[in-house]
Amino acid sequence: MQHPAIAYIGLGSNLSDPVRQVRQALETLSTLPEVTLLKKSGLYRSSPMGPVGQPDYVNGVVQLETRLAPFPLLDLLQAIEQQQGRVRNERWGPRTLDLDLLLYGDLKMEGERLTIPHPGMAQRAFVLYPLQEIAPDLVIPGLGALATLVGQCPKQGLRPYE
Ligand code: A4P
Ligand code: MG
Repeated sequence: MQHPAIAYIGLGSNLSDPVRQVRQALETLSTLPEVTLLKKSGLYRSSPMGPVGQPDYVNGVVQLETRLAPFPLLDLLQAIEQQQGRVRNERWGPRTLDLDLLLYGDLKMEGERLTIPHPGMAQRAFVLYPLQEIAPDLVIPGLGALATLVGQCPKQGLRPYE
């Protein structure tokens, strides 16, 4: 058993009733024996990053505590994606549910299957602004203060979901 770690997960969906998808994933995350959900951001709408012509996204982030190591945690997230009908096709294409492991304690790692912090998060409004809502004082390994990153990141069409 590992010591408990604080991890942050990014949730995104732009297919099959995205709000329902994200809420369902939050519900699942909150009932897993392996993790304790500590905080969740509000939900946001965002313009798609990637191929044009796909629907807007619903995004949010959560903070959780877990004794799972990073790879078992990723396995669990991918199982939830599968459960909610995720079909993997084009990169950055539309999806029913995307669960990204954004941060895991102060860990930095780069690998084929897992890179932490999640690549590109420092430039993504749909990650940074919801993160700021739940962890304003966060310092991101290798990237610095979240507040500074937010200050440098345009909103990119991000708005609160009503
Ligand atoms: N992988 C590596 N590191 C991680 C990590 N930290 N967390 C690997 C999760 N997965 C990680 O992911 C591809 C592979 O990344 C996985 O097999 C995993 O082992 P994927 O979910 O199958 O494919 P993807 O999501 O299309 O690719 P990618 O590059 O992960 O895309 P992103 O970065 O997840 O971006 N626009 C808006 N507005 N909102 C969004 O949420 N999301 C994306 C996807 C594109 N555009 C968006 C949004
Ligand atoms: Mg992904």
